[in-house]
Amino acid sequence: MVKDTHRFQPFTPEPIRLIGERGEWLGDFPLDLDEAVLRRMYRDMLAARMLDERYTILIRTGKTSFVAPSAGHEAAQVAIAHAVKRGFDWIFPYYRDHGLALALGIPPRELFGQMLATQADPNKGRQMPEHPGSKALHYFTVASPIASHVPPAAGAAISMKLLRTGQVAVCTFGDGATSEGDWYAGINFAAVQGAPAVFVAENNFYAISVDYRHQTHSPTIADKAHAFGIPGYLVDGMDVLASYYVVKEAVENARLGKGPSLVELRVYRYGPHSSADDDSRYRPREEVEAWRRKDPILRFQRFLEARGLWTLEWEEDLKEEIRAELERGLKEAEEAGEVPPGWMFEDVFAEMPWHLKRQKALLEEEL
Ligand SMILES: Cc1ncc(C[n+]2csc(CCOP(=O)(O)OP(=O)(O)O)c2C)c(N)n1
Repeated sequence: MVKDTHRFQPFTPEPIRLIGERGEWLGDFPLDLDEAVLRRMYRDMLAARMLDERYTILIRTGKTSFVAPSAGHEAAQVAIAHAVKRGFDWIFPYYRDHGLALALGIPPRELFGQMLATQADPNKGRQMPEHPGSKALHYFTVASPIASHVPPAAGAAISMKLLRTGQVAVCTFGDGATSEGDWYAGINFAAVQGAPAVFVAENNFYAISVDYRHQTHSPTIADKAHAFGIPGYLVDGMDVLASYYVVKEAVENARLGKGPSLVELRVYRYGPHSSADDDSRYRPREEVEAWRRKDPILRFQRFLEARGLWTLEWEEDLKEEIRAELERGLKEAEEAGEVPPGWMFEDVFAEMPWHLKRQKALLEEEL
């Protein structure tokens, strides 16, 4: 494939971009993705947006208690899902990654089951909403503390290297996570060990209300890779193809034994930090509107349309299909029924110790 001869430059002053604002191809190499893959990427981005909207309705109807909207992150998240070997490589995601989870193949039934804490949740309802995991798809269960999943990603990657499994660990996080000690410790150790890991920042410029310039004096997150002695790529994360090709190259380099990379995908979150946040208190509306004009779905739509791969009719059909899929998943999740409270005692020890058995019995009596 043509792309095999292409190498992206780390540490560029401007973000790497392959699709222009009007949907034109800017790459200096020929596009080598077939139509089916391009269309699938678009479908995955639409599905991510629609899942996000559906989660918001779950909040408004009081069915769940927390959601961290991902609208604006679709290109970045769908690109990551397409750049890895699904169900083979491991993903160490963060809470805003539901577009990634869906595109990777986690069934809507499980995602909704997790949001509603029903028996359709493989994590047995023991996490906050928006914290899914999937053993089958190698999706490490989301952790609430920011950056606490970076050392486990490094550890998994080191074990992949020692066991020569050929797998890669991809770890995602926001810009705020880069202020945590765990972030430095994890990436540094992965770099020292030459572990097959890719660290991806979905930089949306805000850690709740703390903006980027109060978070770090470093002009980019990619620059921080200098300190670890690994390549750092700065990418326009609203551009699905730039995000895809750069993450893919980083994943393949890791697989070839070249060690970790740090990839900064610059995105924007259109919604508040979470359902508990009022972003109008710290973000001017004009700023949000300006970024809305850079909508990653719109940009890719223009790209596809210019190639004769997008029509309004196709989009309407896709939306209908995705809506039906999501509604079916939600229904199945609800029908699975609430998680029995006694489940909280399970899976902690191979054999339940006496004091947990006692607490479980007391709880059952109480109920
Ligand atoms: C160790 C830790 N400190 C503080 C928090 C509270 N908290 C939750 S999300 C968040 C901001 C994270 O921002 P960022 O990493 O940029 O990701 P984003 O939410 O913007 O996508 C904070 C401070 C936390 N979860 N864990």
